[in-house]
Amino acid sequence: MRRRPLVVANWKMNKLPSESAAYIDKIEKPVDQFPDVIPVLAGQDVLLPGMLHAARGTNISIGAENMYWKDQGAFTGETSPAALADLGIRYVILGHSERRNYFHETNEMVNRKAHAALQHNLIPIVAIDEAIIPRNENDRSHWVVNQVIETFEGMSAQTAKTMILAYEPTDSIGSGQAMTPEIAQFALRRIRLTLADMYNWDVAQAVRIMYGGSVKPDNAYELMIQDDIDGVLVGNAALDPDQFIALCQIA
Ligand code: G2H
Repeated sequence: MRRRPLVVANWKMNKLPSESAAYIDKIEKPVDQFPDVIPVLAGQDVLLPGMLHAARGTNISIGAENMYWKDQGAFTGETSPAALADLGIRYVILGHSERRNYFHETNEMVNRKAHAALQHNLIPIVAIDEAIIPRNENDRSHWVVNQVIETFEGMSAQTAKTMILAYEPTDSIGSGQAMTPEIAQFALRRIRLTLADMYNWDVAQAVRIMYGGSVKPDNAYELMIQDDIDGVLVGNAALDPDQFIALCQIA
């Protein structure tokens, strides 16, 4: 089944406000040639107003890289989902492995954030990573399946269909070495089968699942032709607007 593919740039803690408008200016016309692809740029909070301004009137969507689950209150330094929605943000990456590893985010926190995002019509892109040191294939599988189950805790089938997942094997993140397309497909299939077990096949077919981890134009085609890979979440390569355009073309 063909789901509309996404190309999501995760700029992480890169780019300056003064650089983001030039990037958007460079990609807006070229990505227009690929109306079947959903191009999303995710940046640090401080970049978001400028990114939204630069992307106005284009088909580029803007995403945040994180948020808190409360709408307001005494939570110094956190970002409210209500504020992101009010700004006009459409997507939010949740539970990226860097959030899990450096800032100790748990599946339960990611689940709370996903519920909060959905309440504000923000589309969550939940990153599913892998155990840092899985002892064997069963451990690895259990780790991923458990993350999927705990991510969707308390979500109806209808709501679940709007979720987007991004499978990112820890070893491939920022290493320059993407997982092989066959193994990535196997992992994504396992995630889809988990959704079928939790809900039904209709939900499993509707949820878009991306692959992330050292994606670049050189390896993207082989990844994106896999049955269960509905797009790519891209860090390093997407810092370069030309590579982002190339990835949209491939998708
Ligand atoms: C994985 C990915 C984007 P990179 O974190 O989420 O980054 O493409 O640099 O591996």
